[in-house]
Amino acid sequence: MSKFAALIFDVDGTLADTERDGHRVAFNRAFAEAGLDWDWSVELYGKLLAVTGGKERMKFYLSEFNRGFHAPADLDAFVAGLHAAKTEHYKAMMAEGKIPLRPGVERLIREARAAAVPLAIATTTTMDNVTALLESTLGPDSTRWFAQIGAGDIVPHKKPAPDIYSWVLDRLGMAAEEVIAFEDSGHGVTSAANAGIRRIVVTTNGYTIGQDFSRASVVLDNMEQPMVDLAYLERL
Ligand code: XBP
Ligand code: MG
Repeated sequence: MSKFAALIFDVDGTLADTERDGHRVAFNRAFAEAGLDWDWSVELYGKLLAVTGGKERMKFYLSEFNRGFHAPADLDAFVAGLHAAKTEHYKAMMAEGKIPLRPGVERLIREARAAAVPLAIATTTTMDNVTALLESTLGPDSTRWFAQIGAGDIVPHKKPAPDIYSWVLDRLGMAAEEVIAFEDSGHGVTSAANAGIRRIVVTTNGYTIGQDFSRASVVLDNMEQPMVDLAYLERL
C-alpha cells in the first residue's frame, strides 16, 4: 500500500468538461464581438487542443487553419485583447453555472478535505477561469480549499512542459513521488510525468479518448466507476 501527501488536479477536462461547451463557446463569442468571422466548430476545436493555452491556441489557429487572415502588426497585443474578452465571456458562463463538475470529483475533493489530505491545482488555463469554475461549483470560499493553485502564465512553458507541476511541487514543498496527479489529456500526462510524478490518474473525455496515456497509472472513463476514493488511490 502506497500513501500519498497531496492530490494535484488538472482543471479543464478533469474537474469539468469545460473545453467544448465552455472555452470554445467563449472564444467564439469574443471573436464575434470583435467582428471576426472565425468560428471554432466542435471538430476544429479538437484539432486546436493540440496546443494548450488560449493565446497560444489562437496563434496556432492563424498559422495552421486561417493563413489568409491579415493580422495586425502587433499580433501579441491583438491576441491578448481577444483573450481578455474571451476570459470575460468564460467567467460569465461559469457564473451562470453552465458547466458542472465531472462525476465523482466533488465527492473525492470533500473526502480528501475531511481526511486533511492537501489539494492543489496545476493547469494551463487562466487563474480567473479556475476561480470562476470553483466558485460556481463548490462555493465562494472553495479556492481556499487548495493549498496551491498553479495556473496560466506563471510559468514560462505550458503543458506538455513539466513547468506547472514542478512549480506546484516546489510550492507544496513535496517530492514528485509523494503526490498523485489527475489528468484528462496526453499533454497533461506528459507534463506530470516529466515533472517526476509517477502516480497519474486519467479520466478521459470526448476530446482526449485514444490519446497516449502510456505513462499514466490508470485510465478511466470517470471517477465513479470504479469509485476513485482515498482507499482506491492508496492502492495505486
Ligand atoms: C487547458 C487549456 C486551456 C484552455 C483555455 O489545458 O489548454 O488553454 O483551453 O484556457 P489543461 P485559457 O487542461 O491541460 O491545463 O484561454 O485561459 O488559456
Ligand atoms: Mg486538461
